[in-house]
Amino acid sequence: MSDPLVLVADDGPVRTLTLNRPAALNSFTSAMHAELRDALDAAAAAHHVRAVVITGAGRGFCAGQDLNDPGMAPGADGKVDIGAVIEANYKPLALRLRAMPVPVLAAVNGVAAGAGANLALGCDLVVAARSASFIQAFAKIGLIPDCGGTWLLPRLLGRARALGLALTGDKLPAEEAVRLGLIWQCVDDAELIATSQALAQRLAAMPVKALAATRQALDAAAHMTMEDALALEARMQRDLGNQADFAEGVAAFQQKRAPHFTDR
Ligand code: T3D
Repeated sequence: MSDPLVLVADDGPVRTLTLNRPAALNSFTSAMHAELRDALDAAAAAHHVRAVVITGAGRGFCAGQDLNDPGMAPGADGKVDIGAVIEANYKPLALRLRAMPVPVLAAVNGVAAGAGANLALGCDLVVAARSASFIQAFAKIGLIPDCGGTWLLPRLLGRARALGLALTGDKLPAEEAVRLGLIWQCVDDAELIATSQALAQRLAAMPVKALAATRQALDAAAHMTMEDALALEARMQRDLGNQADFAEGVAAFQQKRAPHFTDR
């Protein structure tokens, strides 16, 4: 039997998904897409999982689309339907990340290029090793940023820097990515696993239903007037205020004890 293309490991409430094609810098084949989709769906469905970490095996995080994948070969008409690949693989991946019921953290252990960079940026928090880098490699092969890159980059960086990275395809070192506000944190390589796992455990102990709703509210508000955003806040707080976690959070505060959150 061949090795899994996505390794799955639980540490209590934290599930770690490791992209596992190290010889090709964990670049995406259709088969790895399918395994990652299944792994995300399984994590979303498993009630004990309260945070997910995505990382890469070996020296890379993910080099985007595997440019040698047979799925990239031209059809009988001599053309490659990349739009079909996006519809079948990258769009569902980006949307799944946005819809996860628990926080998702990218632990970027090495180069994240093309769709691999945007896979990381589509996660809720990105912690990168100091030797890691982010490359919008698309322009170099005649494509535009995908896997949500056109949506994410200007929101994270502003138009000027988003276009700068996308047009040049320049490598952005992890430290610079923090300085620009593209990612949350950069740590020494030896600290990446401990730091990202500790952060994931910390999130897992929080009211994760509210954390997922926070992501949803921030994304939705980006398209709204302030009045509409205020109305959305009221609707979502009404719902969250009726959840067990809110009662538990307030009770724990009043009783001066640590809360135990269970909603999901
Ligand atoms: O269907 C569609 O195309 C639509 C979807 C598009 C989404 C995309 O992601 S498009 C962008 C695709 N990705 C790239 O263009 C990045 C290509 N890779 C690189 O530019 C470089 O490998 C890196 C800058 C990421 C890293 O450079 P370096 O020098 O650290 O490593 P390397 O020697 O280039 O790569 C190591 C091995 O991984 C090498 O294999 P080998 O020679 O040892 O057998 C290399 O061929 C392989 N590899 C790296 N990236 C890919 C790859 N193999 C297949 N596809 C890759 N994307």
